[in-house]
Amino acid sequence: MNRLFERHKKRKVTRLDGFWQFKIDPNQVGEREKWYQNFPEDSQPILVPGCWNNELGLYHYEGAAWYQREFQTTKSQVNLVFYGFYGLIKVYVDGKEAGSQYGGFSGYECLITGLTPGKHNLVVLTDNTHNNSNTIPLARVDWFHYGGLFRSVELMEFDDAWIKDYRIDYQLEQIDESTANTVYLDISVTIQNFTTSGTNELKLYLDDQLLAVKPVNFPDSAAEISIEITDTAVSGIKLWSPDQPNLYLVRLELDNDDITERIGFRTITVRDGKLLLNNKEITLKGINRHEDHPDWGFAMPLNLMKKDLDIIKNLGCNAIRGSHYPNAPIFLDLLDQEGILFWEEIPMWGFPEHALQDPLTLERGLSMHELMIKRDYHHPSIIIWGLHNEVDTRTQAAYKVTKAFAEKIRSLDTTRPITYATMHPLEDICLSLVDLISINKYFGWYHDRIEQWQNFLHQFKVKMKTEGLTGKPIIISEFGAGALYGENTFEQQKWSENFQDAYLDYTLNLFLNDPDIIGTYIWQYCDIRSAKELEMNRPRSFNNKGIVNEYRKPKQAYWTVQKLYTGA
Ligand code: GCB
Repeated sequence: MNRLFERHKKRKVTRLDGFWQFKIDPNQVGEREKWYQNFPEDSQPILVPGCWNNELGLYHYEGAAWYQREFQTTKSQVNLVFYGFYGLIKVYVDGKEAGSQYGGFSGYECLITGLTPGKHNLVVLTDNTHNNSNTIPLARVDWFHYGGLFRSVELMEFDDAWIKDYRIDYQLEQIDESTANTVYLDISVTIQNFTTSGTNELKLYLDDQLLAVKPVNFPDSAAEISIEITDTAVSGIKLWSPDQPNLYLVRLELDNDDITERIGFRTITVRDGKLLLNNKEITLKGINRHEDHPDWGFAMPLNLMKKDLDIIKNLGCNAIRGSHYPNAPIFLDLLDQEGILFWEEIPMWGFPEHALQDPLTLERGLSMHELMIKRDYHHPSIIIWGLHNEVDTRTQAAYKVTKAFAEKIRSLDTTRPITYATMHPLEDICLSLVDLISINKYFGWYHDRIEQWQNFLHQFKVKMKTEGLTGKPIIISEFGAGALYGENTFEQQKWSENFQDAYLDYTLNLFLNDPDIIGTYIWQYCDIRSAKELEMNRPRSFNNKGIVNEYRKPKQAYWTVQKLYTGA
């Protein structure tokens, strides 16, 4: 399943999940030998969605790999949607390249036209090779480079025209959670028309109620048409909030095609050092979460996502940071339903100066932001866009990249605040570019003593005054300590559960009582596999700072955090 609601009543969609043929290509011979025309006979079956690293014998495989299967169509235009992969994807249909993309976590759509109805051969190359200069992420990160088609693949079929793209914006007449509101919808739609001329109608529904009908005139030749449906007033709307996550289905219908989006109406703003949701001050009680499990990697089943959310809600959290990449669309749907606030970011982690200077880094980063915002713009749970994580923001190179990212995001979305997580807060030269200041620090774990947190916060607030940053809310976006599940010591030794427990008790108490700090995100929810580049720094090759282990069993700190977050 990809979404938690019915996306199409009319459009024909087939899930291409299940067994595909698979072969790794460590020497990169596949393109030369044209595997896309003659798929190797010694290929093996593999399940999609899935990460190949969870297959026996492929744990550490990083590089190119090929997938193959057939699909059947009754129409001549299809859109192949790959919801998740890592790095590069190239798609071949009937022996010819149909398209490619660099990215992965925000998916890829590959449109193929002019097909003869019937059976077709589909071959996909994906490559998760990394370097330390311009791949996003770099090779050196603190999570596992799982490869493969790790989310579903869908086949969509069309007649002569389809709804290619849409964007739903709205204005609220008043912002009041306690009563029904009137909203004004502004919708823009891109329709792609392949062969016909003539006219048609675009219909707009909200929860099955027809709101507007707009004539569409197709020109004689194949073309893309933009349609605007503006200022449609709807009354009786209840706002979306963590306590009452009210959701509405917006449906667009064009002859034989249709698409449904699910939205919630709310505002999120920054004012005088505070974060306001529906004009009410909100404190983010958060946690960082990777999409990881030893048996599934990134290809987490829905049941596990639901369990994670239950555990996180039970902890007293109202916020999650999707460290460090766009999460599965279905997980975002769950967050919308459960009223959990989400920070989403691209996987740009730990870039040093030379990598920030690489022009490909900027190009890829901009495109990843665009893909992420396009895919996820309509989720009410997303309240923050994250630009990057722990890049060297003491440098001019970082300033240039951060400025370009901030401008790009603001050109696509003016409704959400932006931030990035800094690891050099005192020397950072980019903080003026964003709306929220987010700090990652590990005093008392990697360096210094835990008490250094107090000095640091004092120094940082002085810096804010001197540099004119006052008024930007502060978030502590990472803090934590490693604990090996089951390890307990009489003294508080590092790597023990009781050390982690005392660490989070001290730090959380400090932050929750500081009026300038509007949010905390504990590092981290569960223990995760780390990349092989870090295995000598990480016991078990895991990052063990989870407050539950990789199988979601609670460590001692879970209960302490629960007390502090729930105020019990
Ligand atoms: C960080 C990173 C995070 C790491 C964490 C750690 O600052 O943003 O991805 O896993 O520190 O445990 O060192």
